[in-house]
Amino acid sequence: MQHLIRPVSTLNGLWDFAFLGPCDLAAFNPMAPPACPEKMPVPAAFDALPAYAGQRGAAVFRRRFSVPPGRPARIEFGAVSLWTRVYVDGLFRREHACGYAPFAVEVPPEAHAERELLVLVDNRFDFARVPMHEEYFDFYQYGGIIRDVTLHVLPARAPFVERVQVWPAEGYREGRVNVTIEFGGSVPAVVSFTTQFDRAEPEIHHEVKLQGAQAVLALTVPAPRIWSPDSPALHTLRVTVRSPGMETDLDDAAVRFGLRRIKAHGGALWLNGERLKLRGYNRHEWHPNYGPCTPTLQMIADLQLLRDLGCNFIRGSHYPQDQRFLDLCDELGFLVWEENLGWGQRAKTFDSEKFRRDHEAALRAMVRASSHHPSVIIWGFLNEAGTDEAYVRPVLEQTVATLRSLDPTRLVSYASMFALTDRHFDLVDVIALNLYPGWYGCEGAEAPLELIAPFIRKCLTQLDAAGFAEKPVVISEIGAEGLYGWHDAHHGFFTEEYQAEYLRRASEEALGNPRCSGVALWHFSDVRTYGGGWSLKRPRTFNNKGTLDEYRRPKAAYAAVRSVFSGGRHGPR
Ligand code: ADA
Repeated sequence: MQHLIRPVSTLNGLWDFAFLGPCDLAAFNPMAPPACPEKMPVPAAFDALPAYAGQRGAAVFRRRFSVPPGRPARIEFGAVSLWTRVYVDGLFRREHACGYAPFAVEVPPEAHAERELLVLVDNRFDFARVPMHEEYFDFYQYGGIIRDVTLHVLPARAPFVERVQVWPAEGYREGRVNVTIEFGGSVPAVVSFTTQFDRAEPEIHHEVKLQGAQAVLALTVPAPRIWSPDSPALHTLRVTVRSPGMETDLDDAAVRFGLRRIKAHGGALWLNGERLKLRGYNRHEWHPNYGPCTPTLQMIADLQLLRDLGCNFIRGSHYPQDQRFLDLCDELGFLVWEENLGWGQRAKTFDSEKFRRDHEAALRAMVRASSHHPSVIIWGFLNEAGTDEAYVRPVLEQTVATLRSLDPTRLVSYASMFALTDRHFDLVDVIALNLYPGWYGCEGAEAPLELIAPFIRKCLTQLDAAGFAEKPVVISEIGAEGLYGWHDAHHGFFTEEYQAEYLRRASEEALGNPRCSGVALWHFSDVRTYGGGWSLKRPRTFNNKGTLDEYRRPKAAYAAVRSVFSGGRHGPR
């Protein structure tokens, strides 16, 4: 959200820093914190820097900031990984244990302006303390304040705009939207405010009776324009809280949104009433030089490459996305599957009450942060959980119920690795399959590439036979490793040639099969993963299934996918 009246400033920049290593967190005293002899940029993953590469332990980030005396404030953290405790003026304010979900810290008013913020961060894996992060995940998890930090100065004794949500309604083509305005601070029973779409005249809402702390309105966007990948038109709604007599503006917030509708029925996906086929990639927010703190320029470069490949879709694997990236997707017209952090969890994780609580909190934070993005069409969760078993059902049910209650307009799904044996597809709007025929488990096959199309068809046929013909099916992952620069006349596993032919066949089948609503290939660019259990299947300790390598250099698969995704419109590259 953007603010004109509310003072908002960035706390990004150079902070004081100390790496404490494998210290005892219980012994940490915020009143006598360790010296911070170094400087560290925020956002940063400290272990993306050569000095701390591969190190695990606690670290302290510290800086001063100012708030006008007597005013409360709020500090919004885009993400702190893996685990954090935040202190203001030496006092504990908040603990957070999901390294990709946004959260906020309240700063109570003080008589003086100068304040101190201390962020204790820990990137050690510890199931009891941080059950959402585990070392077996197939992507490297870093430590640090990895996304933006923003300071909001709030009104002392007046309501402020906590959140504005705009939901395209039945008549969205004529600009009809349902708007929910949530107020924070001292919220009276009635609030006066204005709403203003784009450059239109503000509409006055005098002494509106609130439901809880919310005003719920049905409004019409003047001169409405529909958002679609071909024409990503955006609108803005600004809400300004007025004093009871309407003479003073107290606080404001503007939200950018798009008029569009996503539906799943008749075994297909529909965007704005037109049948939709997804052509896309899974993408990790990662670059070897920056870890998970990708510069905006790199995000734009990635989106340009995805556009050139002929994509209209990105699955944000496997965690809530950076808001800068979703803003770009809104502007450039990409469709996005955003998902909560999850990777291959089994019974041990589902048994953990702390996991269930943290997972639910991160889910809510994701929807809260992203529900205005027209690019986001699917909420995902729990990638490759043990969905061939019954024990996952309560958490799946709870997750779906939460998503539906928070957002009645988008589709929900989880990516399943059990296409033929999954037991919970009845819960989701879109069936999403992670398939690796011709890669995993094909040892000894004479012609592994020949396995791809028949296996996809078998999965689709079985789903129809199992009674899911009404639900759209997408292939949420499919891919093979190709080592950048590795060519061999035999075109064997790990060559660029094998990978290129693999992705060509997978894309052709996914786009050509009328029962399949699209594909997110695994994956856009190579990413760092772990040694340990994975290393023998992961040359370089990277997941090398990128169509581009980690520096975004295209492999042979690039031209192969591009030609399928663009229907042969592009010439060879
Ligand atoms: C899974 C997983 C991905 C990646 C992939 C692979 O489907 O969801 O994160 O690990 O397998 O490369 O094996």
